[in-house]
Amino acid sequence: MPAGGDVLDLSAEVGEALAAGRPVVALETTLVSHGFPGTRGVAVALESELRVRAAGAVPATVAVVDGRIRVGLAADVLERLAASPATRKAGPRDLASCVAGGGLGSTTVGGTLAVCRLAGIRFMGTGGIGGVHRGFARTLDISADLAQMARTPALVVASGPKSLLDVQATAELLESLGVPVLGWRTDTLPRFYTASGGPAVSARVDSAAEAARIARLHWQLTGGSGLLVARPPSRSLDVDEPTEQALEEAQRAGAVGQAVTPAVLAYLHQATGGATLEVNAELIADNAGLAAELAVAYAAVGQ
Ligand code: PSU
Ligand code: MN
Repeated sequence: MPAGGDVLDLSAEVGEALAAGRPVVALETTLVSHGFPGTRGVAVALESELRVRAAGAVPATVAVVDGRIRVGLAADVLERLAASPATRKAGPRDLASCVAGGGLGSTTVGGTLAVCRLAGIRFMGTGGIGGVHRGFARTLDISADLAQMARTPALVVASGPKSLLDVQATAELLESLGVPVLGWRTDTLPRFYTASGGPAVSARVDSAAEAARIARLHWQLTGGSGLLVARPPSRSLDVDEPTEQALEEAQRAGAVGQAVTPAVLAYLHQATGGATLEVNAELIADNAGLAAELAVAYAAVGQ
């Protein structure tokens, strides 16, 4: 049985690129269904795909569709993911039941990475990774994104952990898991909407060639774990105060588990009059473009 059993469908374009060793960048879909209101997430996903192509790589957007894991999606599938209230947020633990159930699942960073491992995709772009939530000592709410990064040999480009998290604790856990945090032209870990104020990164990289070389060495030296390349948002927003309010509001509304992140993002989008929404959309596309640049630099050097 091949990796992925008989439920993994690569689009022809993605399959051919992978077979030929050409650069491929995986993109998640939770941001399509749960990260933005209405169909804005579809536009963000399509823009991300354009940016990946502009940099010379093939976009591989991932979702669970009608009982299959699909890698490389058509626009109408993105629209279905955004439109259906039944679309499940699919982390690593949810993939199997989502496939078995036959419905729609939008993959988180962790869910997408699990699929990267099956398909042999080495690069992925997203907005912000999940991480250690504030108050984790009581709730033990720690995103499965981190554990999946620890067991997937793929490089993730993101603007750090989402600002609603405990960023310092997230950096500590990434260190424990052996996941390098490479600052893209920065010495500190960006905090999603906010470029500054985060802890030190484990190393800084200033060029795509340097990042690609470190990724290759990391995989040769340590085997199967991932790397985070943390790229500060081009437009930085200070949202520390509304984030506190958003977290209080989410708690008051009884949001727990998978519901916390979407609830907080939605509150912030409202509370900032759409400012976080614009920055969020921008940084997701920018990170996709950078992931593609790194994938291209990696492929240029060959095996
Ligand atoms: N980045 C965004 N918007 C999002 C997410 C990331 O800009 O909605 C999603 C990602 O899919 C990430 C998930 O994996 O939120 C984390 O959710 P949780 O904290 O429940 O693991
Ligand atoms: Mn969680």
